[in-house]
Amino acid sequence: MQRLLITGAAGRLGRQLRVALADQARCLRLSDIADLGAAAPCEELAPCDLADAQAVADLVRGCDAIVHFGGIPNEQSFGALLASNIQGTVHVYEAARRHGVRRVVYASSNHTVGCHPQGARLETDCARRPDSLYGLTKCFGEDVARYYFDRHGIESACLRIGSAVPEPVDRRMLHTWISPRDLAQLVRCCLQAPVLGCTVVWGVSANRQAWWSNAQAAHLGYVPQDDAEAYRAALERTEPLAPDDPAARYQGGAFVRLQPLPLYDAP
Ligand code: NAI
Ligand code: 15L
Repeated sequence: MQRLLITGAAGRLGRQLRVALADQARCLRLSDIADLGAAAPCEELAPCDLADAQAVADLVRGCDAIVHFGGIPNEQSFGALLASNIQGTVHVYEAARRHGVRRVVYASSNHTVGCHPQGARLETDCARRPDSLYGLTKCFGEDVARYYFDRHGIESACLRIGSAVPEPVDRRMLHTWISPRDLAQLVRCCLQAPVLGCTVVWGVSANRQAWWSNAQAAHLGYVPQDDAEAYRAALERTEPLAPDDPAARYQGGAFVRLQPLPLYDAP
């Protein structure tokens, strides 16, 4: 690959991918609205607000593939999510279409299915049950990916990322954790798969107690190396949640405990 674009490159996961994907293209084009630091050799810094359609079109021109991790990663007002996550993702795919980019790796989220009960075993084609406006924007993003594949032939991997942190820090993460090296491997598999189609894949490590099965995404060749089980003893020394706490009952955890926000404030 000549040029790979990473959006959200100044974020927690974007900073990891900036390092982990350095060998995937001759040049990484790194974009964010936040400060990106200094460019290393073979990096181009391209600050951009994803909500600005023209700026995103300029950003995408000349790229061979896109790792789209930019956006708001938690619950916020619908107006904020609309700009960064919904318009932002539409702008990325529309720019990909205009400039002939053939593949996108999209950071979706487990919050697309957060209203499933904990313990339910989910395949990638399970019903989506978003737990928040944030989760709803990620469902929309997955549908944008599907639409641009079916109508324009742009391949996508929608990564339903669980909890991407260096180490699991609560009991829920025994099920949802993905380690930094497994996330890096997963994104690399999505970039390198000979045929990607439009694939939904769980972004999760090889957790013994995972709620999610990647059997339907086996063609990616993703073989996670880490297992949250190694942290079980330490996590079980932490105070358990009350059994009737929504955060203990639903896969989305604390997102399901939040008071639901309105989609918009009626005038
Ligand atoms: P982060 O907040 O650290 O990084 C996201 C980046 O997107 C930030 O640097 C932010 O400045 C940028 N951004 C936000 N709005 C923008 C806009 N309008 N224009 C340009 N850039 C904008 O979040 P994190 O944790 O690195 O997440 C990255 C992606 O992965 C997000 O899309 C998030 O929803 C998704 N994800 C993350 C999970 C995790 O455990 N960290 C789990 C599931 C999904
Ligand atoms: C997400 O989608 C969020 O971006 C991240 O901050 C975590 O809350 C993660 O899911 C999770 O569910 O642990």
